[in-house]
Amino acid sequence: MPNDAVTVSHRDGVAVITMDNPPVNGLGAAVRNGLRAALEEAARDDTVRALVVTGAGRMFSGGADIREFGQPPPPDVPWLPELINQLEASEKPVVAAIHGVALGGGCEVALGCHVRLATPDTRIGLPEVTLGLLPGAGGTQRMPRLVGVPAALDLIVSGTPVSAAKAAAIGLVDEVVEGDVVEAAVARARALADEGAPIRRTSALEDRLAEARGTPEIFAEFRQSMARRARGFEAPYACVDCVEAAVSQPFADGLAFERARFQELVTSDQSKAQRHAFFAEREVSKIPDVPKDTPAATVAAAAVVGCGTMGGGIAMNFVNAGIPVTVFEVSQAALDTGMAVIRKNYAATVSKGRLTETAMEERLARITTTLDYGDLAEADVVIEAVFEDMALKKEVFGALDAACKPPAILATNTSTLDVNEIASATSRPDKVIGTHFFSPANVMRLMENVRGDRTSPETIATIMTLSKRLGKIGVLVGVCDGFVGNRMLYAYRRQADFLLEEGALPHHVDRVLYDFGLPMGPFAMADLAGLDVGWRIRQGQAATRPKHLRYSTIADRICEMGRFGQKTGAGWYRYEAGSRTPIPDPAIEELIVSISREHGTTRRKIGDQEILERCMYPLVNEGAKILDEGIALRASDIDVIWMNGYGFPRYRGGPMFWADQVGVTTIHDAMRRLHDEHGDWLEPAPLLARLASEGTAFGDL
Ligand code: 3H9
Repeated sequence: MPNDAVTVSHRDGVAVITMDNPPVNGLGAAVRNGLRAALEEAARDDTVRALVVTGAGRMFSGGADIREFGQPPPPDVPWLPELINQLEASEKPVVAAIHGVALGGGCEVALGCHVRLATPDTRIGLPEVTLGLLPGAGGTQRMPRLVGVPAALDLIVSGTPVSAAKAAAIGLVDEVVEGDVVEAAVARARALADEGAPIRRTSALEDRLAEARGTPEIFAEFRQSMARRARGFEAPYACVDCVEAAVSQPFADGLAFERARFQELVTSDQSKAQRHAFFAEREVSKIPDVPKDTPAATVAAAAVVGCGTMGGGIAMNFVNAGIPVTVFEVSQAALDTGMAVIRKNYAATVSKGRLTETAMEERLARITTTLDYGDLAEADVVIEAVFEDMALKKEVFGALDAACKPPAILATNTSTLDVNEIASATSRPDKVIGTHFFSPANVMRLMENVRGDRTSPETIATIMTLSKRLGKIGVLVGVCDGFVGNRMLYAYRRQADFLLEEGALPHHVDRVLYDFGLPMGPFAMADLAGLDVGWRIRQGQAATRPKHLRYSTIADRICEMGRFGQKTGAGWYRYEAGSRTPIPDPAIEELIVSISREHGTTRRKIGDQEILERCMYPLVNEGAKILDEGIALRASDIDVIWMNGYGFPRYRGGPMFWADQVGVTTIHDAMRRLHDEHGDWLEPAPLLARLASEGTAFGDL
């Protein structure tokens, strides 16, 4: 037996080599050593006529051990690419028996085998690009040889795994087998040995490359087509370069090219950030006082109160996950409008070919509508998504408390209001929790799950499990104004407005933040979201607003002009009819200049770097306060919120990870300077000051 991580059994002349490295059969040092020993032994052993490679437990392999990247390579352990070359070079036929997933290096191991069999539930692919990497163990060279260049580019650059059926259709697996895949692979391996037919090595296949050689423009076109999706990312472009090298260079040279590009990426800041994102998204499910064995209730039926934009999107999430949902509204007209929007959303997906008509009808059939709270009695979870008004929410929760069965969880989709106060309207505060979805709720992956003072561990466990089931990333946060995401957003927005008063213009600020990697800057974003909601909230806060804190009136003045953003054709920008392209508007520039004049401010030239620091450092500073107050459990949770809810560029790893890269001391010093210059909102957070004085970072907490 080679070692604990790789076992070998013999079945009538076939050596079955099994990777056994829970939880995902990652191809760490022990597995690589074990595989090398197993291959050498099988080559030497005359009783072995063929080989099968497979994985123990739930899957074939989840790929290279990501935790090894950035560490010095262990001595005397083969590199994965060498090992796969050795596997492919075997004189005895090798069959891969794939089940569960074969991802990244796991898929590359399969590509090195001579035949690939997979169970129907297998997902197979090369997700390295999502880690800021490229398939670095021959994947960029073997995949196009096997499936052709267009399919290989899709797989490698999207990083999205495909089903066994799709893999078979494109030639990535040779056969999908029902039943015991290892048995089938053993039989196939034995048959290949019996036939003595020539071995089909992927690296030697040429036909599919020849097709691409006739259409060299395919690469330029592909780069162009991915430009929007890949904006700011390095890895997708490196992936395309490598596939191009597969076409233009001999296999060995292509492999060397791939290796060099992989080395560049694995040491890049982008990949470090994207690997951080990978682990951060898994860390969120670990909650110290809600251990993994906390019982979570079964959610067999759900309800949503309110069928506006958010309520409708939330209802879609449930039925997409196969959970029937009852939607409550106060009038038939509201229900009809809401259901029409849901139908329209599904129809758009159908027209893009991403959903069948039948599946759409099935999903719609799982939605029941009602005007009667009594019809929510059987729901296991109810999500309230009514207008952001405390009195209204309390009224709804009182009604839900009376109508719903005692074990039902009552959740609120509030984005700012106090979950404890909402819970006080019920007799079951332990079963009240916030579930803050992001718009559009059927698309955005983030759920900020807000625990109140009395929310029970079981309620938290149920909602965190439910988030996963809905295909979301649930991050647990505590109660405060705006929770984690919006509270930090206010800090950033505020400075963006002050920058305008001091000398900048909206399109300048937006351009700097877009270039930083955000999907859009704060002003374009405000126009998209609509300016009127914030205006109404600010009017409500006028009486309690602390007088010593600076307040920018520009947004209010724009609203007074009847400009509410894209929906009125004008806001911070103006819009041509039917277009969403923001056009800088001289009327707004005039307004901004006049407001500076009213304040007696001499407008000055403001540079890109100042804009970036003025917006981003206060955002990080607010994140530090949130951490200190225990509103977020970890700095990395804040990163997950910003990457999944606000489009913070994944290649920067989220604001707190980015802050560590910039340097906590640099940010602290800048905040002190900004506080001296501009006062009020810019006082450095105590945690930031502490980390700076200790010379530590958010990542060390
Ligand atoms: C690569 O292969 C490079 C090569 O091309 C070239 C090399 C030269 N490594 O997600 P889960 C941990 S790059 C280390 O909750 P699931 C994970 O952190 C790799 N650790 O399970 C978690 O730990 P913990 C390309 C890993 O069942 C635990 O395993 N491959 C790795 O929901 C369970 O994970 C990928 O990008 C890893 N590769 O999903 C695939 N994978 O319990 C990445 C997982 O301490 N992995 N862990 O929190 C996945 O997509 C999913 O984990 C998988 C299982 C679908 C496999």
